[in-house]
Amino acid sequence: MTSTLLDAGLLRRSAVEVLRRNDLGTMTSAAPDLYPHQWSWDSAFVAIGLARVDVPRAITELRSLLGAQWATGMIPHIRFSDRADDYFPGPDRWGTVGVAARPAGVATSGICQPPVHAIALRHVLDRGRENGGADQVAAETFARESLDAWLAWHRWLATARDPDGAGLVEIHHSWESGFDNSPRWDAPYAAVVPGPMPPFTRRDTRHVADAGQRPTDAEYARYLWLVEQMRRADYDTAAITATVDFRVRDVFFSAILAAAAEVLAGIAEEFDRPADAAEQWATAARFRAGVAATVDPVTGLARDRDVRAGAWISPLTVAGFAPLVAGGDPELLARQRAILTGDDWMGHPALRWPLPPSTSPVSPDFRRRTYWRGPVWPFLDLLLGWAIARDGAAPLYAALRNASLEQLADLTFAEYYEPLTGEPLGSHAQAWTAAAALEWLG
Ligand code: 2M8
Repeated sequence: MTSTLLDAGLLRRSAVEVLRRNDLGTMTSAAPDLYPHQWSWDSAFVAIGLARVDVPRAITELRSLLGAQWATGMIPHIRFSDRADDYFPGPDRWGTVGVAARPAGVATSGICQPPVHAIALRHVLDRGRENGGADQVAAETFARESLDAWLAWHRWLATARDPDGAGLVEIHHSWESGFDNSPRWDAPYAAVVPGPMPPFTRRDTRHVADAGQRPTDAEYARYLWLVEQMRRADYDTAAITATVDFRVRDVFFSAILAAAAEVLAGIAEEFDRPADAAEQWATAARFRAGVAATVDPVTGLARDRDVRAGAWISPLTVAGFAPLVAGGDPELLARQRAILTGDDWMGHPALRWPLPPSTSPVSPDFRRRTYWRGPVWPFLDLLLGWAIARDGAAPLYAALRNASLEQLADLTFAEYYEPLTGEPLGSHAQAWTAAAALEWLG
């Protein structure tokens, strides 16, 4: 394998330029054409990257997202910008305008995404303190002022989406997982039969070179059917739970909640909120245990749970490494690191770079060019690297960092990469890919 000579200065300047071009003023579009709005978990990674170069702008990013938070505590997965655009489904199709919990005058979707935000807040706070002066004051003021909002977000997830306290978050759409068309969702989607709904025209396939890199039309019809069902339930969690055709306990989402709750507990403690810190530690412990309980003793990978079918979901996807994100039992983490670096994953001999593909190349579900069915996603490697460093596995962190920087040196900042050739796929100039480059550079 040849190694690219890294020009760190060029990579940094190019990444900053991508974020500048995606900057809509007070929020960053996830990508210039394909995703012209603020996506929830994308913007958390964007804030992590921005904090490396502009702490006040990173704060603005998170503040904008909180401006879209519902009265329930939910942070919606899209805050729509008011620019004319070519994205579908837009605010009209979501139909959240009449929902009382939605903030007045702020157009949003009606579902959520994984709660990486407290981790982003931690990064903003740390960068602000490193810089000192006005950055430190701004970051600390923001953390203090926004703490209740982040707590409300975690509380809503821990109650509305885990009412029986199993330590696993229930999702009602694969868009909530962020892994839209992953093989993780094939079994639950096989049971979803779209009913009558208004007609629609896809727009996403216009913005990629090859429609084969995107979900299929059959998948999209199911995505829109679930939106229709949730709209009919007025986006009320209890009503949705009673009627929606897709109910899954998402292990990776749950792992992120565990990690983020631990981080938020630390921040709450720093700001003299011991009761809130204790609550978040308890949330972290509950979801960490929930994640660990899903591990398949044979494969060593964590599994999602199809609630309607009462069955485990166990294709070989990167979500199986949820315990590495959640943290916890050192033996479990050591076993997971061994699997991750083994031949089925980072150590697979055909990979262009030793980075985990979204589906293992040895899986029958592996599709090397198709979105969440095989390609490597740079932001996800950053998240894994962060968690791995947190748990003290410095050599693995360094391996992920080196390979990621080599991958990103092509300066396309692609949404995802073909794992065997390294070809950039999906959208280019994707904001969270640029942010990942800035964070890896440090
Ligand atoms: C993708 O999802 C959106 C729907 O939310 C889409 O395909 O239109 C996913 O990769 C998701 O994880 C990501 O947050 C979003 C924006 O980058 O794009």
